[in-house]
This record gives sequence, structure tokens and C-alpha cells, in this order.
Amino acid sequence: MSEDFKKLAMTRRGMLGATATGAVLATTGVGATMLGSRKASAQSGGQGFELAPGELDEYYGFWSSGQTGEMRILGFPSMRELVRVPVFNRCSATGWGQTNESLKILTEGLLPDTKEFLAKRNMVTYDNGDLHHPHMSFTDGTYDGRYLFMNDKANTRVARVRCDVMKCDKIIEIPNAKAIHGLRPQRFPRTGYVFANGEDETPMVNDGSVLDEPEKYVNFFTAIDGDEMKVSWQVMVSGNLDNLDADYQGKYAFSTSYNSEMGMNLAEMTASEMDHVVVFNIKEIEKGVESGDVEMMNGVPVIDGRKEKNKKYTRYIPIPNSPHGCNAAPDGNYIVIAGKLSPTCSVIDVRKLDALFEEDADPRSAIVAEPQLGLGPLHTAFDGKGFAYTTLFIDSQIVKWNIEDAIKAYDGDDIDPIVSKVDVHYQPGHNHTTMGETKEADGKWLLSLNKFSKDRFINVGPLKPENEQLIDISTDDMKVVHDGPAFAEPHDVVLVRRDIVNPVEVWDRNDPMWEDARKQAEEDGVDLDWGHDEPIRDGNKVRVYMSSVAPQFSLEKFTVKQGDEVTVYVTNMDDIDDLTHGFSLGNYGIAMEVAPQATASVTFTADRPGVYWYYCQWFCHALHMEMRGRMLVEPAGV
Ligand code: CUK
Ligand code: CUA
Repeated sequence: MSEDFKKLAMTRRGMLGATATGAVLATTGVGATMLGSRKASAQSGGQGFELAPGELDEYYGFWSSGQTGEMRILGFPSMRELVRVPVFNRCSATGWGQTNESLKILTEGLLPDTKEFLAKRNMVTYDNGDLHHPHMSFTDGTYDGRYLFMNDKANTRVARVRCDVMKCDKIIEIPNAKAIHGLRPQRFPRTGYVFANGEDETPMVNDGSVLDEPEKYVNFFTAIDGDEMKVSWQVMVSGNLDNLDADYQGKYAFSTSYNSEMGMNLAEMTASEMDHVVVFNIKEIEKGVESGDVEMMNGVPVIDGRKEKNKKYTRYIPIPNSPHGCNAAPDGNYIVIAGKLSPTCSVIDVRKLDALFEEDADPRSAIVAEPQLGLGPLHTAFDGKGFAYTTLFIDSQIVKWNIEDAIKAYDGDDIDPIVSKVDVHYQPGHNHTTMGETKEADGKWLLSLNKFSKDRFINVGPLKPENEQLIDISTDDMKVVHDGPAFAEPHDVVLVRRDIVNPVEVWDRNDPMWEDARKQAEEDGVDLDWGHDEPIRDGNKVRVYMSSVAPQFSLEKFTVKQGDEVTVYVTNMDDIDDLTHGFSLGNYGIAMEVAPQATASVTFTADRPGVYWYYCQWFCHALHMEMRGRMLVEPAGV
């Protein structure tokens, strides 16, 4: 059967392959022509954002999804959702959280006590996450198209997505810290480090004996090696770390910190007039780690960078009450801190930081501007032309302001740095400009991620979508040109020029994603590509290897015994772009994606006797409905 299947598959593939390639070339040709002749859309008055059928977007948008736990890819500026990349969530379509390949990624980076805790609940991993901040890896201050990194605030993890296949390949749980929130990759010389803020402080020894002794609580800033996805070092700090950014020089990182009071309730947390930004001196910290000025905590070298401790490693810049956003301007000189409870933004000049680390420097000496912008400043984006765009949560506006003018005003000049304001609907959190967090910021588009949509869409009941508004900033005024609903609850996005991102069309058969399957097949003497006619039995462990070529699985049936632990490996031998198959096993709760040239596997206990159909759940062929087969589970004792 297997040999026949293979021959048939080869012939059919040859024919279909030629046709499909022709069709693809034709499509690309048309797309390119249309794009070249694209006219500005009438709606915007500036640049066009709507695309005619077949036209392609200029940017990739990588969206977080908050408590949904996935990353989303949208075409930008059309804001058409293209694909969802499961990360911290369980995904019904792709089998993420169920396939062996995804479970390995979801479990291998968990801390030992988390594994134990989950095992008691009959779980192998968390199935929720709270993904706020996706950011691409950098080389020399701009995106390099290698990876995307992202945080899980809910369960203190950091994940990496490979940009070649747009799949998550690493997830690690961060020891010591709690609630990873702000996250940024190092910009220069490259990523390098991925910096991650711990938001929630916990007692240093968290064994249930300490509750109301704030002096025993600590918080952690973490540097992760983005290539290895291992924690390099941590810094113990004072206050809750919120958002962060890195400079363009590779010397410093910055974290906003609310609750410098280390309070435990709202009144305590907002008691003092000033909170702070923690400046991390990366080179000094590296030296400290090197020379052993650390405490080893759960296998990680930890530097004590608490306020009033060693001033080599950290500095605390006083900032008005409860700062939130932290954004480096593309010119490489300024870091803008959004005030949140204060109607101001504070501008830090990175050229003044070396002096700040001198022994008795004034801690505010690096602040060069503090413009009054409006109520509830949360995050700032940049256009690369000297302007900053700050979201005003309470005012429901975005304010455009001139950074140099704000510095002059701070020096005493009679000058208003505010250029204009635009209403957004409603309550914006993050905003982001095209390429805006790189030295290649192009000043074309701004996206406002609004927390409330209220009346902007037809009513869907009490739980409403967020509203993400597209704003044309190519001309002097800001013009809202599009409303985009989004499900719970993107916080942030990055907008990346499309020439930087170059994913493959089909998988490489040698991809490390299924290296365990490859090893197992080798041990079993099976050709993983084409599968095997009979299940391989090893005690009560049974391995079923099959391949798929539209519209057939290489196995139309297989037999196992009740109680067997069955692993099904499916390899998709179609090598045509977009020809994904799937494997769904009816009434066994199993479904997985098998993309072109990929192998995916799933393990389950065959505890229900009888005939169970499996089918391909990706509509792949005119005979897709016929792409199915049977699993016979013989009752135990037969
Ligand atoms: S935080 Cu959400 S609006 Cu998590 Cu980036 Cu500011
Ligand atoms: Cu293969 Cu549907």
C-alpha cells in the first residue's frame, strides 16, 4: 500500500505542482503591477490604506492579544487579519497545546516547582497567558527579521517566535520574578539580550510566612540571552517595574516603576508625589556578574540593584507619580517617559547618563524636558522627524508634540511644544508608528490601540471589542481614517516594513521542530517522510506513521488495542504553498495542523473501543471530504 501510495502521490504531485507554481507566479505578477499603480485612497486625503483585491500590504503588523495569549499577524495599513500564531494559548485549529511538538515547547522551559504544581492539577502546562508586548529582534538599531519576543504577564514567561515559519519555538518561565510585563530586545549592536520587567513584587522567601512586611518584598529585572533563550542575569530592584526600553547605544536600559512606595493597596501605592525610572547600566552589571558580585538565586546570578544599594549598577530617576510608557526616540538621544497620573511626559537625554552614574550626581540631571500634554499620558510613538505622539488615556486623544521644542520650553523659552491633538475612540493605551521603534522610523502611519469601543460598532452584548484606529500622519495634521475592532485584548503592536520579513512557503524537512519524531522514526526503522504500513508496537506504546498527499492519507486504517498509548505521526508530503492538511480524530478530541513538508504528532490513550474516523480538516482538494481513514480500537482482553 505504502509503495503504491508513494507512486501515486509522486505522479499527482508532479502535475499539480507545475500548475500551482504557474498560478502562483501569475498571482505575484498581478499583485506587483497593481501595487505599482496604486492610487491614494479618497478617504484619507493623504496616502491610501484600502487595498483592492489582490493588492498587498506594505507592512506586517505583529499584534499581541493580551489575555487571549496568541500573537496575531495583520497586513498593514489595510489591517486585514492574516493569521494567528498560538503562543501561550491552546489552539483548536493548529493543535498547539496538544501536539507533541508544541507540548515540548510549552513544557521544557517551565520551572520544576511549576511542573509539580501543574501535575497535581493533571496539567502539563498553563493553558492561558497574557501577551502584551511583541517586539522584533534588532541588529544595529533596526529590525532584522529573525525573531519576535513576547511576554506572558499572567504566568511569568517569555516566548520567542521564529520569523521564518511564524511559529513559537521557545518559551521560558522566569525564575524569582513575578508577572513579566515590559519587554524589549536590545537594539545595539544586536539582540542579544531580551530585557524583561517583573511587575509584581513578592517576598524574597515566598513560603507563606510573609504577607505584610513590605521590606521583605523584592522585584526583578531580567536579561535573557535571545539566541539561547536562557536567563543571563537578573537585577533586584525597588518598586514595581512596568514598561521598559533599551537605548540605541547598547549601554543602558530603562524601566518605569510605579509604586516606589512598595505599597500593597491603592492608597499606599499612590501615596508619594514621585515614583521613578530605573536606569540599568548594562556594562557595569556585566562586569559585576563576571566578578561574582552576585547572589545565586534559583540558578541565576542576581545583582543587588535596589535603591540606596550599590549605585554602580542602577540609578533611580525621580519621575512624577506612577509613570507608565517608556519609549526610545529613533534619533537615539531621548527616552520619553509617560506620566499616567501626571499630565506630563519626562524626557531623558541618554547623553547625560554617564554623568548620572558619577558618585554624587543629581538624580534628575538627565531630565531635559517635562511638557504638560494632557490627561493620562500612557505611551509614545515617533515619526523620525522630531515629533512624538503620546496617547492620552483620560482625554481620549493623541497629542503630537515637538521634542526639541519641549526641551527649549523646559530651559525657559516661551514656546509650546504641542503641535496638534486628535480625538480617538476611546481611551487609548499603546500607540505605534510604522518602523517607529527603529532608526528607520518613516512617519507614515500611527495606530492607536483604544481600550474601549463603546458605540463604534454594532452591539455584540456586554463584552465589546477594543477599537484600533488607523491615523494618517504623513501630513501635518493627524487624520483618523479607519476603525478596526479587535478581540481581547491587544495592548501593543509593532509595524514592520515587509521587505524585512521573509517567511518560507513550505517547511524544510530537516527542521528542528520535529526532531524528536525524526529520532523516533530512525529508531523504529521507519521512513518518516512516507510512513509505515503497520503500527510499531513497543509494549502498550504504539506508533503510527503516515503521510498525507492531497487527497489521501497513506493509511486508510490502522488497528490498536484499548488502553494503548498511541502516537500518530503525520507528514505532509505536499510541497505546494498553502497546501496544509490536518489530522482530526473524531470523538477523541484530537486535531492538528500539518503544513506542507511538516511532520506533526500527537499522543493519546486509545481508551474507547470501536471504529473512529480520522479526517483532514483543512479543505485541501476537491476530494477533501474523502480524505479520511479509520482507527479500530479492539476492546481490551481480545
Ligand atoms: S501596558 Cu497595556 S496599555 Cu501592558 Cu504595554 Cu500600557
Ligand atoms: Cu487534506 Cu483536506
